[in-house]
Amino acid sequence: MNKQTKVWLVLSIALSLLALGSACGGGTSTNKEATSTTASAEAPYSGPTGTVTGVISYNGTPPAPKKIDTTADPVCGQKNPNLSTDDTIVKDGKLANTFVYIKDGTVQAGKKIAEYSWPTPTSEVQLDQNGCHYAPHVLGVMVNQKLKITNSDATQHNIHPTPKLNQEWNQTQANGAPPIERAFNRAEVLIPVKCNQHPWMKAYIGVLKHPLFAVSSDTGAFEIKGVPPGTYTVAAWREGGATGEEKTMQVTVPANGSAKADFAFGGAATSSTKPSLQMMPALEIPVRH
Ligand SMILES: [Cu+2]
Repeated sequence: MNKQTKVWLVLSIALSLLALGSACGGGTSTNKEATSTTASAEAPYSGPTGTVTGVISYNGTPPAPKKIDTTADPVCGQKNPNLSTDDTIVKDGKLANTFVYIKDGTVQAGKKIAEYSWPTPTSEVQLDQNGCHYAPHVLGVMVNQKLKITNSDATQHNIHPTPKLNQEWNQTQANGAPPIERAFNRAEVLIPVKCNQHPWMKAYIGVLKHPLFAVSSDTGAFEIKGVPPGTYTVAAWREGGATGEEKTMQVTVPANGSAKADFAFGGAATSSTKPSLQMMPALEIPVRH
């Protein structure tokens, strides 16, 4: 058998197997189950890892924080008299609370990052309500990882995540009530959280199948650790509008090394108030340093 014949033989066998597979697959729901079974059977990544680091900048003048009227609940005003909006925290041109994560990509070994499985951490992630304010404001958890919600206030809160892919719930947590423990069973970036008692309270939870995410600090800096060497789309998400604003960038992470992913927000929003609409596409291009 010559080389060409061999190739054709392998191809036709592969094609018949594919046809057989789809014939047995049946309806859409069955296919979904098959996919998830395959995914969970994947082995975890083992080998050297690298990091993705960067700084999130904010171009232009950020909106000034607004003082929140807490007269509806005097307890909030007593504990936190200077409570103000926290949707855009900018210090020296650097933006906090940006959720940065590996969105897609291929590990050096050739497999997609989504084809690896990652163990659910046994540690829990805490979301505290303190001074009628969520802390942290933006956080990440892995699928099925425990989220521990605590109430440090002398008043009642009602935690109400409004996901699109996970199940929506809301639960009252009275003053002194024990922590609420919950988990999200589907990846979703990001889930808005509100409080039914205090309309100004907002938090955002990123849920991912892998631990390759980070939130920018007050200096705008972030670091994603434990990234298998490979080429990835890194996404930076920040709140705003109906679904937030996301920017992406391609990076290559070396084994035992670091890739840089600096992002910039702001700027474009300010310029959109200018009359020249033709300027907008150019201004939309992410700034790279
Ligand atoms: Cu509340």
